[in-house]
Amino acid sequence: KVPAVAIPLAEEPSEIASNINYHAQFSPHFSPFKFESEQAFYATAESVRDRLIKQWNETYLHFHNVNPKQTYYLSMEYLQGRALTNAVGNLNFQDAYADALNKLGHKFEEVVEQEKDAALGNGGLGRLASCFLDSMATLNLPAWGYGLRYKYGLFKQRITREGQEEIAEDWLEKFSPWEVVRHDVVFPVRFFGHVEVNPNGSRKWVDGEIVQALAYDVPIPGYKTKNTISLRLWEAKACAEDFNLFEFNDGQYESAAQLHSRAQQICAVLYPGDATESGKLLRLKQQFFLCSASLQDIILRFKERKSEKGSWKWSEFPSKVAVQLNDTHPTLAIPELMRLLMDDEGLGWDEAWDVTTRTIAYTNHTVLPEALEKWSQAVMWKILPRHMEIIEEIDKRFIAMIRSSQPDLESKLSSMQIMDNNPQKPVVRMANLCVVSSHTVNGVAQLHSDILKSELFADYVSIWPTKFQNKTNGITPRRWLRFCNPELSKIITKWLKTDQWVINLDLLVGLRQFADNEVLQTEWASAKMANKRRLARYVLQVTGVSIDVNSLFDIQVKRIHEYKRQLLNILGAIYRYKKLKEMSPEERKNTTCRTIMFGGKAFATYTNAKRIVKLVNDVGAVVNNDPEVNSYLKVVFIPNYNVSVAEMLIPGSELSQHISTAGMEASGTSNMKFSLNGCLIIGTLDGANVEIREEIGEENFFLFGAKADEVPRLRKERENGLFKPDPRFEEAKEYIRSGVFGSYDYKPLLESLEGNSGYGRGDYFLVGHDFPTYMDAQARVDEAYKNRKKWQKMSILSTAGSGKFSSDRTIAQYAKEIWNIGECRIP
Ligand code: 26R
Repeated sequence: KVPAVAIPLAEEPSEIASNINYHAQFSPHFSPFKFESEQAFYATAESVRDRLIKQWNETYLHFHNVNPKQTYYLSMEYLQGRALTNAVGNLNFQDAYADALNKLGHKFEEVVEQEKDAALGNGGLGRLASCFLDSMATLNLPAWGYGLRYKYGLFKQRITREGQEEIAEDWLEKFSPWEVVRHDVVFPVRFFGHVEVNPNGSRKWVDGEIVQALAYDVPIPGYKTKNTISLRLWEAKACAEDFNLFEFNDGQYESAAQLHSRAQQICAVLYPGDATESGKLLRLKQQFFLCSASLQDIILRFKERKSEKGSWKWSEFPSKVAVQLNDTHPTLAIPELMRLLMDDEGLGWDEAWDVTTRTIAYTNHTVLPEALEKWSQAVMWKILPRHMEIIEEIDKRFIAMIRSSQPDLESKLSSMQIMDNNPQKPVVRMANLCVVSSHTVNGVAQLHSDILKSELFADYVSIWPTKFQNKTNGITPRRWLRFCNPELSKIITKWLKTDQWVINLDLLVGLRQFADNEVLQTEWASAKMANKRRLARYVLQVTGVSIDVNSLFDIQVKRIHEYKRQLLNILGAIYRYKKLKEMSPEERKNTTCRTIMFGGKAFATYTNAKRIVKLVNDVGAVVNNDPEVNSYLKVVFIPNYNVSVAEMLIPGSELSQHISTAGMEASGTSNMKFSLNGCLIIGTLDGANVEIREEIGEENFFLFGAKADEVPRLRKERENGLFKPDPRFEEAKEYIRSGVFGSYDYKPLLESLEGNSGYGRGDYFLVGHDFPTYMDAQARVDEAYKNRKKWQKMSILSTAGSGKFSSDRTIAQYAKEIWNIGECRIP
């Protein structure tokens, strides 16, 4: 047990200032006598960390003593962003730290800018995991996150004449003040090797290579509660014995350190490209590394807590442990738990299967076929031979179960089974393994969950009708309103006469009654203006483009993907530009001035996505430098979109675009962030847009486009040459072809919108079909913006209707309906 030493923590600004000073001097990371913003950041973070560590240890001890059922969230991605503002805010020490830094000659807002984003994730799925941790801590739930400590997170994006360039992002370059290495928490993880059969028939995985998993913990403080939970990130290490001193002394330096460098590769980068065979192998190794280390840790903790209380049985494991798989990436937790239970703990198949299936639940985050993981059976046999035996056995038993209990499903078996034994390319279907082995499967928005039940997993529904659930995503109101938008927060608290909305977001409905109030509308507009000015300064700084704060700030920020249809947006912008050019100066004066902003990263090997980035930048270069119209329209690409850019951008935006082809965006979560910050949405009936529109009212949502159930028919019609393009659509494409935006070869991009040959994909994402209704919706936006009072009202109603989208609500539902865990608050 940890001896609880009572060390008093600084409370007053002057004490805090001397504590920061103390860290600057006695936890030095820089030369002495230098105390600029950067030094101030590290010293401040360390001072905050002292505070966190105290309640963090108390939380661990409390969970340990109470021994409640605990959830473990397994995710290959966490998009944490910065931690300082959030930590200080959750501790309710904003003013004290701001004062303390003032005394030291620094500004809090400048100091927080020194922190690098922790970007251990790609996009929505990773950011969701981080919002979930925040809610778990705030709701005082016994829950932890597990992930990997990638050395290089998501790449840094630079925009050049060529388009997007990727640069490694060394977030640990100096160090992270938030992580604590646990030198006593180390587990061996095996790869390769073979299966040994013992005389008694039991099996054991032996030989191969062993890598050590070392734990780094990051504290996750809850809001205004002492509960502080852990995000445990594993790092891969070789042991000293793996270093071949003999070879080294013989001058063979590289081969002497071979095992060390192989171990280091595992956590070197987030999702390395898997176009090559070795890239695939590495990603599979990463996934297994996370699963094996986490489960060994979970099992050890279960045993420790149980044995302190006397005798126990393995059948009690699922009443103490819930494991949630964040998409299929940690699927290997299933065969690994089976293996640990059978081969190490001596359970029989049936008992191990019962424990495993009562422990594990799976969340699906996408229906895109290319994102459904399928691993080559050959690769898996090589790296994880024992797990492949187990997966085969699960598959065999699943097939036998179907044949005996649901013979009518026989014809569906080949697509339902886990192993795809197609001799050309035998693979393991990870999603099928998850569905078969989890007690609960959930989608992330109502529409998405419905699609899972009616399409992707339809055949399983008749076997397990109650296995499938919906858990509509959410976002943390702390980071995404309270801390990123203090101006608006102050107004909300004033009108609601309470700040309880920060932990009970449903209270925002209380704003509805004031939506017509002119005083509120004026205050609301001035907060928006302050945020727009801040955003405009940022845009000028990073792009050199000066934008008009009185223009409509129209934003689309998200990963660049054809299904998200940034192409629809830019084609709309191009058409708008062309019309502006054709207008007389008098006519132009009647138009709504717009600043259309884009941001987002394209996956390094996704060529069409990179072409879209290039097109947006080329259009911007022409439009922004066209003196005839550039006071009416600007097109800006904001480079290197990430969590902290989002925190500045979202509060300053007025219209945001969530315009994916219906049925393709599982949920979307930035849509929730924008509407929470009073930004109106132009969007399709896709993902969580459907529910947002329901909550805020259809009159406050600019809807357009095909519905999900119409999409298959529209694609067919298109294929059969029955599609008649709108002339405006043809005009916009022709404008690009004519060379107005430069001579770059846009043919592949434009052809993706046409027929079915060459680059032609028959406009799979229905940009052409939705273009006219999109333009009509944009015209409604232009009109609405002319009536500022009405716009402010719609904006207030957006915020007022966003209560449902708190991740506190989402997590409370997971806790109750999937995990069966309850609050465990430190007294
Ligand atoms: C395996 C590999 C190809 C891979 C595929 C997909 C790696 C990562 C992904 C990320 C996907 C699963 C993702 O981020 N999905 C997003 O999840 C969000 C949170 O639920 C949703 O809001 C969003 O709609 C969805 O695209």
